[in-house]
Amino acid sequence: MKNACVLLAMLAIALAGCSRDAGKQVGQVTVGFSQVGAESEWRTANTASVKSALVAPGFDLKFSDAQQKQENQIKALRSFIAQRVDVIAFSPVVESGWEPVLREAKAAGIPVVLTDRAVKVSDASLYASLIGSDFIEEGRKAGRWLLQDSTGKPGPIRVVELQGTVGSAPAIDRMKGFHEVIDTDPRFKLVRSQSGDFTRAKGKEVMEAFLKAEGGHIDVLFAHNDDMAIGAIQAIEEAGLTPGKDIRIVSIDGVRGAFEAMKAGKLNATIECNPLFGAQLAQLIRDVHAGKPVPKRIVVEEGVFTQDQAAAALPGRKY
Ligand code: GZL
Repeated sequence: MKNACVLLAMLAIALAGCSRDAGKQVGQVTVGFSQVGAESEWRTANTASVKSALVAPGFDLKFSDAQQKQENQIKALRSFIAQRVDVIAFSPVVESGWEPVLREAKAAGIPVVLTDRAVKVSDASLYASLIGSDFIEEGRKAGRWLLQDSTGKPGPIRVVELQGTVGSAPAIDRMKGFHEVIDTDPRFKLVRSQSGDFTRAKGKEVMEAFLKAEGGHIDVLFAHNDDMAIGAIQAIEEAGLTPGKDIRIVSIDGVRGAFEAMKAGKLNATIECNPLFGAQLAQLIRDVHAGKPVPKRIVVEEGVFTQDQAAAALPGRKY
């Protein structure tokens, strides 16, 4: 009698498990994706690329927009764990504070793929792979452009910097790469550096404060993304100065708005940061789900674009 009850209980648990996966087709991979937000043209293009790859046969995508808040991402990851998704993928808004929820995912046997941004964890087994750009190299490219564009110019060359989201991998690493290059040349003086949180509105607001504090004594703006540079361009024009001439501007992403600004002579260079890795991400998720060995780091290839290339490149830009 007792064995029969045990068997019945086991059968009930098995059926309950099936019913939770009832909507799932055979072979379909259920993916929980937590996106940073919708803060920039880059992010919008990245979301479109991810959705075009994962809202497709073979995947059941559960997508969450965290509105640039870490607590929203942690809530989303916990919800994905509770729903027993097959794979979790996310772009961490900041580098730190992920160990507890990543340990919960590991304990639940759910592999995690990082997209776009990195995390700082003591145990690298907490995620399977990171697919995204080399932000330090992007910062170096911006610094190398500025060095080259400053050939023959006397010092001091007074630089202001619009940083990305505080604590985020792109902000930390782009700053590191840029200064690795320009700090070798004594002509460059960093006079102001503050976060504009990767948005146009905040970029404009902080640039207004820089202009008020430094008056006309700013020669160069380095913005960690194009959206903040575009906001700063508005502030520079409203201050009666000419962006791209009175203040040379180099930024990062390579979004359409940056090519339009370069074509108008208001932005001098943009360092490409390619958001269109949805198809690569989909294959990575398939491989992780199948238990295949995957690279710990997949770097997305990208270039550098200057004003003279903008008009010709603009029609072919995909984001
Ligand atoms: C970079 C990405 C950054 C972009 C910004 O891969 O994380 O976040 O540079 C975006 O435009 O907000």
